[in-house]
Amino acid sequence: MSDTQTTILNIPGMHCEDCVRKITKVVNATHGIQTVQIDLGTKTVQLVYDPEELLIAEFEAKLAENGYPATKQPLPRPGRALPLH
Ligand SMILES: [Cu+2]
Repeated sequence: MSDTQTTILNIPGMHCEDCVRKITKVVNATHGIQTVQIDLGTKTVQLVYDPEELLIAEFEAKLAENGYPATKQPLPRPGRALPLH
């Protein structure tokens, strides 16, 4: 088993339960995602996925196609400086 990766995506267009359902559908149709946490309150989707099976850019493109453009949220990692921009 290969290492998994965690990514948090901000999805500003997610505003109701219906959006959550649509995003869940996209997740279910995407290969390589192991767990997903969709949070309507913070408009974020936290994904744990296998980077060998899923290119996160492809998932982002799928979301955008379905009307939910997403941006990646930088994950703070101990001992590593985060670029500020
Ligand atoms: Cu909605």
